[in-house]
Amino acid sequence: MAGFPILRSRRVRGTPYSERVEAAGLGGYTVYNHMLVATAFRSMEEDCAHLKQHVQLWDVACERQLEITGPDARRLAVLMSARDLSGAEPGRCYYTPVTDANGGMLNDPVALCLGEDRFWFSLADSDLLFWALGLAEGLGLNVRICEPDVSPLGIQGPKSDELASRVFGDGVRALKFFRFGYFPFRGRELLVARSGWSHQGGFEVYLDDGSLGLELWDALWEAGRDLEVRAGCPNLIERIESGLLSYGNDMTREDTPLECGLERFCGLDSDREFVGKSALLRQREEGVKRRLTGLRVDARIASISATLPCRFGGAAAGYVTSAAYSPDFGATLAFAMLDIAAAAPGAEVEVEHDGVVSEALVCAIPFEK
Ligand code: THG
Repeated sequence: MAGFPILRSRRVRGTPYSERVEAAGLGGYTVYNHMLVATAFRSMEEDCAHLKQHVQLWDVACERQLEITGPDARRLAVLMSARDLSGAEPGRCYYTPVTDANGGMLNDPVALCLGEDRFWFSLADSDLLFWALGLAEGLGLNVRICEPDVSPLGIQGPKSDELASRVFGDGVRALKFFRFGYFPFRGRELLVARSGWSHQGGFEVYLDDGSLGLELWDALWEAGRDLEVRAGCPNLIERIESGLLSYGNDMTREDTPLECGLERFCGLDSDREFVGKSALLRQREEGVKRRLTGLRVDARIASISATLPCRFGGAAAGYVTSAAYSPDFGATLAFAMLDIAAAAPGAEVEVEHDGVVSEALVCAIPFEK
């Protein structure tokens, strides 16, 4: 893989699992929430095929937790979330856009309700801690906000139930999607959720003591030998196939959840207030002028490092935000933010990439084979 080494430092943080990740055939790193995260091991294609057949351990410690505790914790969590968390129940996870006053996306975390007055926001790549601190200070809320020593480890793939149950007991099999419970490990109780950034099924262990990282990794590794467990990481191909959006790539503060197709995660129809609500209501009323769509491109596009221009009827009509060749679809799949006129499934657009122009077909997210 092309690239240059990244120097690890206090700012570019390693994780409790880095040692094992690097010993397991790491192909490359990127930085997410100021922390290292793998981009591939053997190759993106090979990793993807293995993920769909077996089970992988994902060091996703970079999904840092924004912890809010105290008497006003729920009030702040509700105010920060486009999703209505006013009735959030302990033991449940909620995927939610977080928006600014204009409805622009600031993050798209998984919120965990840990108790009546305790929440984690499992963050995508932006410094949401500062937003929470600012809101709490400005509103004089009685909360404590921190980034705790919590390092998620993903167990992803069709054999993840088998692997997780060998280490945490059969109880994990009964967990429903986006629920979590506490399961024994070496005399401790670890928070394990049925979740993860793939559609191959799996769990995330929210390890709350970094000093146990290698022990946890090793226990899962040993238990998974006959399951062909490998080190893995969020896979570009699989996540595009599955319609999972990446904050900072597919959406930024320039985009609203309505434009990104995340309306189903926005609670706009109750009296509950949250930052960005009036802007989103206005946009819903007026209709969005652009929309994130799927594209099937008639050419191979390797992973991209910047947006790629799109044209519709000869005129500029938006840009591709992510793309990868999918061996299973036999096509390059992409996400593109397109003017609403070009964003209808079935429309044909042109994509400029690698110095050429290729035809592409607009389609819905998630992709259908
Ligand atoms: N796990 C945890 N934290 C995270 C991510 C994760 N933080 C950053 C990033 N990933 C957040 N983004 C997403 C996007 C989609 C989903 C999870 C995290 C997801 N979506 C379900 C789907 O599309 O099928 C639907 C979720 C729902 O129904 O509520 O799982 O991966 N800890």
